[in-house]
Amino acid sequence: MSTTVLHVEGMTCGHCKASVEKALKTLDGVQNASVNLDAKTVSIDYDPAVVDEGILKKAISDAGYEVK
Ligand SMILES: [Cu+2]
Repeated sequence: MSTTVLHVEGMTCGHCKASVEKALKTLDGVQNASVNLDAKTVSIDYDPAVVDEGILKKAISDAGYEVK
């Protein structure tokens, strides 16, 4: 299992937090996703044999947020 922390722009409230976490957790290979609104980051625990950072980033941008 790997952990990555991505910087995400545009998350402002609990709804944004839930949207980003849900978009990530529904992906195969993602164990957990946790947004820190103050830091504008999301910490993702994932299986690199199943999913990679490109897919994680795409899921976030598809949910309407910008990955830096
Ligand atoms: Cu919001």
